[in-house]
Amino acid sequence: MADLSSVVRGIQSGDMRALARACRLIDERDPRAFELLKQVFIHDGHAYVVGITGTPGAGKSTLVSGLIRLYREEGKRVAVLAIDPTSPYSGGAILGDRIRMQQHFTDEGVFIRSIATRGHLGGVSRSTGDVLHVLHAAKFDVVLLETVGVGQAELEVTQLADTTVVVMAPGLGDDIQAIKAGILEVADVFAVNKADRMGADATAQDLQQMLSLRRVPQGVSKMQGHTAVSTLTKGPEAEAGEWVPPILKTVAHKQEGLAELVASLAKHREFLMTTEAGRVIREQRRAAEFRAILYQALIDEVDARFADEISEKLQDVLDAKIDPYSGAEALSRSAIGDET
Ligand SMILES: Nc1nc2c(ncn2[C@@H]2O[C@H](COP(=O)(O)OP(=O)(O)OP(=O)(O)O)[C@@H](O)[C@H]2O)c(=O)[nH]1
Ligand SMILES: [Mg+2]
Repeated sequence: MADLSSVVRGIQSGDMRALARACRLIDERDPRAFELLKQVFIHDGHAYVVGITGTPGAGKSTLVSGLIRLYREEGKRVAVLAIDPTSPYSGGAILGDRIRMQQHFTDEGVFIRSIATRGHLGGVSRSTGDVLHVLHAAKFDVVLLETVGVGQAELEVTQLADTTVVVMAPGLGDDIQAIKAGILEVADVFAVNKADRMGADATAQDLQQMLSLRRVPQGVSKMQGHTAVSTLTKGPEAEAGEWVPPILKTVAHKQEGLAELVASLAKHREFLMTTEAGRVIREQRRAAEFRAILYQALIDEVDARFADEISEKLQDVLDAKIDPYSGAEALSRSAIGDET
């Protein structure tokens, strides 16, 4: 492959082939990816990252496609990352998305990529995080992260987004699934899609009710919960420094409600950028990311340097010569040079 600096330059000038190359290095966990990321990293990432999550079939991809169109009309450069934790090499879902997003594949201002996960949890969000930094460097204005499904991996991925949209649709049993997966907590904005179908109002109302029950502000006892709830009906504005997720109805394939969605996203972004609560959220995310990068680097380093010692110690554990705790303790002490 071409030398790293030409890939770096390519990324910085928004060259799609350089971007694809970088994504591949990251996907394959090539050691050169780490060097590349060091070189392209920028502290105040340019792109606004929006996570789109929710149950299968709710209309996420259709919504993503509609959002691409709106942002493109504003002249913004858009990247889409489709994250599919179930199938390492584009399964049916991504294939369907390709068809739905066909119109955008030929658009120079749109970059679309699916992220394979190679079956390790935590790996999904780490490599997605790395790709995001590449997209920041390429100066995309908006990145849309679509996750397929509602599991732990999806929840991790939402931590990488500035704003997370949870997409629901009537008749999918979404409410129950959402509670199970803890997806209500990660939502900054709700889109009740397929609003052209029966039951959309009921879904929106159920959602509103569930949120009201959950969102009892700190310092207010459960007995006083109803007073807190009544303040929430005032609308989606931040109350006392807290963001209250708005619930919007959309008909994705007809572009209905999408302009309102874009407006809500902009509002949430403003909340993140201008309030103390938003500053804290952003800082926590950066801290979590640093730890994730650090721990991964430590694991890689230890695996590379102590491969022999690890297999020796492993054999001792298998032979019941040593318990796994003592074995791990001895190894980690010697790895950091502390032999006491
Ligand atoms: N009636 C109606 N159908 C819709 C709407 N939005 C999407 N659909 C249809 O719903 C189906 C699923 O849409 P997708 O966009 O693939 O849903 P998804 O959430 O991305 O699905 P997965 O990626 O498989 O989880 C498609 O047949 C869409 O055409 C809507 O607002 N109303
Ligand atoms: Mg989809």
